[in-house]
Amino acid sequence: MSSLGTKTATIGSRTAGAVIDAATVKRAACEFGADLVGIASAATLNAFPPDPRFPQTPERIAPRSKSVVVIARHIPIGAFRCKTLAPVQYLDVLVMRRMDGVAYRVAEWLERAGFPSFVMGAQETDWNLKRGSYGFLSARHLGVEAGLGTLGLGVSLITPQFGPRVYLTGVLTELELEPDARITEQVCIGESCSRCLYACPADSVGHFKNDKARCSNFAQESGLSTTFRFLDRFIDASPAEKAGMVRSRDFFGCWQSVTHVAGSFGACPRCMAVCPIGDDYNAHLTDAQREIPEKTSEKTERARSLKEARTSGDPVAGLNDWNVRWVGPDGYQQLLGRQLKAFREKQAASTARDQRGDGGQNDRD
Ligand code: B12
Ligand code: SF4
Ligand code: SF4
Repeated sequence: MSSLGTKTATIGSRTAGAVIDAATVKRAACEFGADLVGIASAATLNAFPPDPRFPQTPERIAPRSKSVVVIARHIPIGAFRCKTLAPVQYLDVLVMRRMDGVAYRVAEWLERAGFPSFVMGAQETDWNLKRGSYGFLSARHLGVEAGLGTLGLGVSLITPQFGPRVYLTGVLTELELEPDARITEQVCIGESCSRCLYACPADSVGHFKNDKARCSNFAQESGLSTTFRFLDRFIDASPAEKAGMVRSRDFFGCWQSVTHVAGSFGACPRCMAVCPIGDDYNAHLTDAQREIPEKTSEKTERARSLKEARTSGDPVAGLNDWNVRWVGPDGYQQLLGRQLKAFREKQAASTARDQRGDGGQNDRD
């Protein structure tokens, strides 16, 4: 059993002699099951809210927080290789639960070492801020500030390791930890790729922005608005119509979302599935996702005009002086090319090892 799992501490008093620095916290988070972990400073998050008019900042929740430990779980790739969306819709729920469990263990461990800590609900909404779903903190921006990736064309967090195929959350703690440096190069390839724009069934991917209302029709197929719309229609329906409605797909969707959350979020995986960043894509998605059936000439034209706007330096709201911080101020620097080269070298080395049949014992570092 792990030494972290068995360590005991008295609540309220700091563990004598224990040094809990950023490296220790990250090691613990990985042992508990994080696939990626980074640290953001609460002061920096307070100074740089995603939208300053509606600040999603730690100080609004817990002013004594010093650091946010940002934890990501990779979404296993198998479901992105399927022909239907159902497997990935269910998987999303499972990954979120697992991720929350990891974050809970990190918070508990920190607190037992004497530092008040708690997990920020990954899907919570602060009704005092904007209308509709709006997190107390923006997890994607936490990810950028903790050095885990940068925002992509449709503003998902794109990580070098897994592209956008991660869910993430944060643990707020009163322990001061060395924050990670932000990635300043753009991880997303940008306009010349536009694969997420081509694949999006809602046409909601913009120029480093996303049309939330359009997206939510697909990503929250059986979410709160769909449920309300169904209930509104049901109330006004005749008895005969009601009998048909309770046997409809819409009703079943609402039932599924209430009983096991499936379809109420994460119902559309298309922008995640087609993003070519990450070795998970190189290893398992190149064949399954090469073709994008949703691509149309109209979308190709839109991508071309985004590229033109970028190269000619037209003002782009998603890349203005405030927002560019999270997209990558140094611009795209061929990360995919570097990744592919390293991936192919690794593959070639592994094939050579298999052919020699020595399991790598003759390799030298
Ligand atoms: C509400 C919500 C949605 C809504 C709205 C999404 C959105 N763009 O905000 C809908 C239903 C559309 C949605 C869809 C999806 N979501 Co969602 N969603 C959330 C949730 C719960 C809150 C997001 C939030 O608070 N947004 C508010 C802010 C950041 O958005 P905003 O106001 O548009 O921000 C912009 C403005 O502030 C603007 N701005 C900045 N400064 C200024 C200044 C001025 C003056 C102005 C005008 C504007 C401006 O720039 C910001 C960035 O674009 C988060 C969890 C969380 N707590 O973060 C998950 C989350 C973002 N979703 C996630 C995912 C995966 C998805 C989907 C892929 C569906 C799926 N398969 O799960 C799609 C992707 C859509 C997309 N590309 O955005 C993941 C992201 C993972 C990742 N790798 O990025 C999260 C983090 C959930 C999680 N815990 O992991 N989601
Ligand atoms: S989740 Fe679906 S609808 Fe929303 S941006 Fe991604 S591809 Fe488009
Ligand atoms: S699919 Fe291409 S444009 Fe979209 S986020 Fe990924 S790298 Fe960026």
